[in-house]
Amino acid sequence: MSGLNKICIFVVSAVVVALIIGIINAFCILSSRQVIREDFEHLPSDDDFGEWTANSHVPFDPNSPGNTVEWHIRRVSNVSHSGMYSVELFIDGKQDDGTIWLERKINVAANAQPRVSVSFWLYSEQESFNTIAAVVAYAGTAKPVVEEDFAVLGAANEAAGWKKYVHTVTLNTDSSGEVWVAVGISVRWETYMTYYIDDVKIEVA
Ligand SMILES: [Ca+2]
Repeated sequence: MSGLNKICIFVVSAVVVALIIGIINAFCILSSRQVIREDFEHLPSDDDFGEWTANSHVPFDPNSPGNTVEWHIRRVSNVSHSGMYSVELFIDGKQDDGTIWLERKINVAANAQPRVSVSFWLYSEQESFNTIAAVVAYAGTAKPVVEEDFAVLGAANEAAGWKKYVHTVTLNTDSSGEVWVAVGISVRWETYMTYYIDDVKIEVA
């Protein structure tokens, strides 16, 4: 075989390999795109959020030694942005502290840089110039644990009624390909507070 033929075979082989790698990459990028929606209409029960779990980082309550401040997240049917249901987030904020949220894990491509966007609607009964609570969200490769893990998206009382909030980050996934997302509220004023969340949408691109 002449030197020229060897070079030709090498070049053609390199082009074929590059094409195959390109096709595999394109397929992986396409297959890593996903959209997950949660409208809270089809849960097993009002306290079972399916893939979602209620969690918190809350202070102890000096009025109830040994216990943390009262809080709950549960599905309710008195307010909804879609269908019949939303989730109610209640916390006793009198210690001027506490963050409560709904979290879930999603599986994405391993060792990749996905852009993760989480959007949701939050309902406040009234508008207030005081920041009573902050609307918070999280997207990361580990489960959120403390208030400081969360991004503040705005004040919960920016409007009376429903308002949409969005949080977008680009992540570096590890070999597990795990991503955690969470949405919730964080106390900013010493009072009891109740808000509602509906129509959570997670987009991975
Ligand atoms: Ca709903």
